[in-house]
Amino acid sequence: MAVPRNSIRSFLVNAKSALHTAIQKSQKVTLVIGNESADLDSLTSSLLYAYIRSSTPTPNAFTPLYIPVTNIPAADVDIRPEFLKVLSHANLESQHLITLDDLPDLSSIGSQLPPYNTKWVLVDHNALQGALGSIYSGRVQGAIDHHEDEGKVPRDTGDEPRMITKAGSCTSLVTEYCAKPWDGLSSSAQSSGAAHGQDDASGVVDDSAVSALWDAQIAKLALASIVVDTANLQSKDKVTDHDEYAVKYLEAKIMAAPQVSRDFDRGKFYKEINAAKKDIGSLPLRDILRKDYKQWTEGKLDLGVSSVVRPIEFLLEKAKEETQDKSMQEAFLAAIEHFAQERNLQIYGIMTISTSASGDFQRELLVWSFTPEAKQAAQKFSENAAQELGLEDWHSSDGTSLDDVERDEKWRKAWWQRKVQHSRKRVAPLLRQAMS
Ligand SMILES: [Mn+2]
Repeated sequence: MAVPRNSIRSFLVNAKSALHTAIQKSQKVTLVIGNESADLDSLTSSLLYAYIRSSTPTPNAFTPLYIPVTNIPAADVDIRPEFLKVLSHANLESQHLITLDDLPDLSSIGSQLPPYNTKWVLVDHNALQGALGSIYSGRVQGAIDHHEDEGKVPRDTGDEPRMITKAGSCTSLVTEYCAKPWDGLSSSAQSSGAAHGQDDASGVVDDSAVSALWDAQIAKLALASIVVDTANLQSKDKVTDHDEYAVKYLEAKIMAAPQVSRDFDRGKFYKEINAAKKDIGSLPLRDILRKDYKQWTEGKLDLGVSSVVRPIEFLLEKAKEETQDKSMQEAFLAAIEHFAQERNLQIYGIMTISTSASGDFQRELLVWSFTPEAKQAAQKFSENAAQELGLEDWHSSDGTSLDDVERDEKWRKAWWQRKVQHSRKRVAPLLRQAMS
């Protein structure tokens, strides 16, 4: 049985209370969760998947309701200004999101929400990491993702997809997967509207108009991720047929709702969301580093990588603002070393992506290793990956280098990454390869 169709806002309110009840009463739950960097793509992939699947009957579903979980504590939503901007387009606010705060405390999570009562669908990743992974990875029964397949999701996922393939945005893959059932929902609303014979004078709510508005709201959420991830379909290295298809599909849903289509322009929409994403100037450096952060363990080594949408020089200035009594470089290095220590990392990387004065994408990469074993891995990475990533020695505009490659224990190096098509999706696997 399907969950009755509703707006994404009412859907989330119901899903959150259903999750709390299920935990209290030890009932079964199906959770749809994005990756732990919790970027826009992870957010909208989980919302779209959970919303459409819950409204579409699936004969052997573990539960009729699919609950979308954003893989961060509620407080961390605030360091993602683009979330608030995007949510506002679907009549949502941050408190509507279901976050890690809505799951039981991590120390008692296995007992209050026992694995056998759960089924997990991963979107925008294909291996459940961290504390959740150690308890629930055996309960993962579906994935839609555009990262390298880590082989952790079972081959046979029954009624759920196992769709792991290249695309600019994971939300494009989710859109494609949900397109047919979603169209079914939209057309059944249309026919029920017609059957009631409504007109403007009847005073009855027009089902098809309401349904079109709901469709347009969720379509805008999904479209936001795809345009941000593909630079509004202009980034040739990233755009795939999946993205082209999904943008067309979602735009049609937006255009079918007069209240929304009236002042909709995709180019303007992209600029608005992208500007919100880059608006990190008011965040402290530590929040900038943890805003889009991922962590992995390979053997005895822990690796963390932050992605940042402003260049290293911006981070240097930021560090200097926050620590008046040190030089810019000292302040920056002390801050990032502290960040790595807080997380017990042996290797820490920062990747930046920004636009140069002439309008080109540019990437920088900094890798810092803190133990002899990690130093070996980092050096191996720098040799193996130099060509593929187009690594060139980095220095600031006044000629300052951040390198420290002479010491026995620690090792640190910064580069320009000239092959700008390679995001963390490629750089992290290269680092992990060098660690194992
Ligand atoms: Mn993604």
